[in-house]
Amino acid sequence: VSWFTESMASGSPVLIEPRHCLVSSQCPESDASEVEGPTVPVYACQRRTALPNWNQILTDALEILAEEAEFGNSEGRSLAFARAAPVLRSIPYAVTRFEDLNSLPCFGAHSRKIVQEITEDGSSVEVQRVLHSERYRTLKVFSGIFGVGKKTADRWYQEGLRTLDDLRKKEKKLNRQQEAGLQHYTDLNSPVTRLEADKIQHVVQDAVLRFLPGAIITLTGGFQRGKQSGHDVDFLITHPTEGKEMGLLIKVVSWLSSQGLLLYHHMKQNSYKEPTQMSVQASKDRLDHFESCFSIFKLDTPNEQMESSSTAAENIRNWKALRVDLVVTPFSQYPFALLGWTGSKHFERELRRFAVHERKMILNSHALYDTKQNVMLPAHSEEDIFAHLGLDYILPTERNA
Ligand code: DCT
Ligand code: MG
Repeated sequence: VSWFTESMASGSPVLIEPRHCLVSSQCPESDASEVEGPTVPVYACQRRTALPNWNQILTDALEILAEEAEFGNSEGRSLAFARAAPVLRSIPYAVTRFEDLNSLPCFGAHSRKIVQEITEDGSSVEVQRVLHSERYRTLKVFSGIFGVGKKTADRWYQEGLRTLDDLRKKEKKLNRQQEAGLQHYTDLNSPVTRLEADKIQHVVQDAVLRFLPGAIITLTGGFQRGKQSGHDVDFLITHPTEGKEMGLLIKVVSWLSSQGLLLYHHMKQNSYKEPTQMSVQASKDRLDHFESCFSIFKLDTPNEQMESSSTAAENIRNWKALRVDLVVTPFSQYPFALLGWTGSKHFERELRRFAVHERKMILNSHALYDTKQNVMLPAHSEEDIFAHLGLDYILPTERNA
């Protein structure tokens, strides 16, 4: 893994000749060439992916195609693009020639063609076509509403709806979550800054410690990976004495609500039962079973003036709506929850895929199970989990796959 750590340590852009990175022989789509040298591993959880991204134009293009394929329910096509993009995100140099891809894993013919078009012509006809297509644009807008998934977005599109105003005007029957999502659409689609996340952390910490001194509140998700902005703020809450966390969340949420800090929330009960045995099928269960609260916070922004979408008289306001997730975990599951909630989504997907295919283990946000020995593997830290999996430890800031 030392193939790029040195250049990243300086924190400044260093252009490295791509020929330093050779292909892992594990990758079926690549031609492991004759030259000796370090390789770019196939699984994202074997790579260190620090910020910044040197290939954003290319990764944006591949991710647009991945998303479009997902909108079209083409899972395989979507995954192919979704696996190629993070390879480019992991390398500490900009790919400027199509030939640079020869040294990289996970690039199939289609992804290669897109990179070739962009490096040679400046843009990709296919990506431009997607970006201008009415369907993609509409689904992008609709799926940007809190509470609207890809399936619902597509159904609305099929029904002839095209804009947020269509949803408002046609008095489309929305659920409570979607109503709130639509109402706060502009705020929720503008990035949450690190400063805002820190402010929210203060508020959450204050509320939690009020009811449970000694509780641990951790900012996870993209901010834990060192990102300076994100689409929401994710918190894990636990207490070193297992069991003390029970009954906490409802008190915290009631208090936040009584202070007028929640514009919307819904809660989910803890539904985790420790399995006696786990099947590979269980690893496909992406949802976790922690007690959680999914909310829209009202954050005071005293020095800023936000434009309101409502009437002129109140078009200056001093607050912003922000998405906040609160997740409560028993202490013994905390390392798994932390690993699962730190992300990135692709890093998590790859950890689970690596666990199943390379180790015959099942990993989720609650536990790690060894299907060969039929035992749960306990962990006191994220490091323990990487060690069980036989992986080098990857820092959160290096999980930006
Ligand atoms: N997660 C996951 N699988 C999903 C959704 C989420 O493993 N289908 C994990 C990984 C990241 C974490 O939960 C938080 O999710 P997001 O907030 O969606 O991701 P993020 O990386 O925090 O992105 P952002 O910075 O935009 O909030
Ligand atoms: Mg997040």
